[in-house]
Amino acid sequence: MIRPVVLVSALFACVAVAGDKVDDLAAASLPKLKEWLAKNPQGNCTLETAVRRKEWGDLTKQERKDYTDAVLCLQAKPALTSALAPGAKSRFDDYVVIHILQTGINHDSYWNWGRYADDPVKSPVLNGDDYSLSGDGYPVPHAGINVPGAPESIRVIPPGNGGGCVMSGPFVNMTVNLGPRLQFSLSDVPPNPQKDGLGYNPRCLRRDINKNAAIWTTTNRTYDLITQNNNMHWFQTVMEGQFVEGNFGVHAGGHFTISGDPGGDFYVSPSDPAFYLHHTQLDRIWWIWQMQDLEKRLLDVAKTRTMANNPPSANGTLDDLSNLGVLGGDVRVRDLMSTMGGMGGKLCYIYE
Ligand SMILES: *[C@@H]1O[C@H](CO)[C@@H](O)[C@H](O)[C@H]1NC(C)=O
Ligand SMILES: *[C@@H]1O[C@H](CO)[C@@H](O)[C@H](O)[C@H]1NC(C)=O
Ligand SMILES: *[C@@H]1O[C@H](CO)[C@@H](O)[C@H](O)[C@H]1NC(C)=O
Ligand SMILES: *[C@@H]1O[C@H](CO)[C@@H](O)[C@H](O)[C@H]1NC(C)=O
Ligand SMILES: [Cu+2]
Repeated sequence: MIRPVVLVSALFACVAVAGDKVDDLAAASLPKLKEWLAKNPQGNCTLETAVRRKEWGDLTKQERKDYTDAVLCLQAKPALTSALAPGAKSRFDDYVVIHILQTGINHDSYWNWGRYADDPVKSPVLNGDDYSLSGDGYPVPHAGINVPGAPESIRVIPPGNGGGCVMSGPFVNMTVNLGPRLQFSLSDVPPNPQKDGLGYNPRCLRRDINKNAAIWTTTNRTYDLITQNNNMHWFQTVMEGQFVEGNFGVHAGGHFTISGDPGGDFYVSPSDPAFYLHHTQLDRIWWIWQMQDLEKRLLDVAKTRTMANNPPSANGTLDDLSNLGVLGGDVRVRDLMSTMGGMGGKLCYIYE
């Protein structure tokens, strides 16, 4: 993935011509990042050595297949977290367990929602071909998504055309082992033997790819999110969604676009391989936002340690520890802020 500088600059030029206006923001910030790096060198991590994370549709078919093969490989390896979660049967499930217990993680390709928001089921990410992450589920009549606390007139997002097991693609035979725990979109998912969702509950991967939800992830909304919120508190608030005020946000919007089981489950959604591409795009949007004003934003954290401050907790700080369990142990939040040299140099990547 390490590329010579000449090729890198040529690619920046291409992105600026071919991309949407959020891609343009990303490309335009790279000179600012270069300047910042000149003043704040990050050891061996430079623009030239950094891994470039690409949009799914910009990968070659072989690269897409390599990615899904790697996910299938994780699904074939034994779990390390079975003692914590009897339902964890594979290395892939370890990620789900850590999420249920704690937090999300990132992989190295992303899904630019805005490119496909008109009709996500036709996107290379979710069209169901051999080079996608599998597509929609069999049609199964079901109700829409009931968004908690949202104003009456928009509370229910009408369902898409799926709802059953995915019909094709690399994950057609995948078994979901963990969950459910808190399911927003389907009412007929068999319950987990444990209340915390960590018990063993094998079933197929279901989706309801939903363009009525994808309206929350258009390029315009993403652009406004990045350009109209100048501190972390507001950036995070608008990104996560303010359901009560009728903003579902790009975060929930992307989850609702995948929907189904476990995609429609707040805790267990990482058991759908598409989750990682969604969250990597969130990481990208945060990265683009940071680069608009690196001095102020690189280390800007906000909000409380617990979600929605429930139970009540102190404000998060850069010195808090994030527990990544078997995936990486305790990591200081400060070490997760920069994609350039974070975690003692282990994080070194940029986005297109
Ligand atoms: C799914 O399982 C069927 C039946 O065993 C098999 O023919 C097919 O190749 C499998 N597909 C994938 C993508 O693994
Ligand atoms: C996005 O915003 C631009 C500029 O404000 C506007 O011209 C365009 O119509 C918007 N696109 C959509 C799909 O709403
Ligand atoms: C937490 O942050 C908020 C918003 O910045 C601030 O109003 C509040 O006083 C802080 N709470 C504590 C306990 O520091
Ligand atoms: C930089 O050094 C760190 C620490 O030795 C290493 O983990 C990382 O892989 C190196 N990164 C690059 C881009 O060479
Ligand atoms: Cu999420």
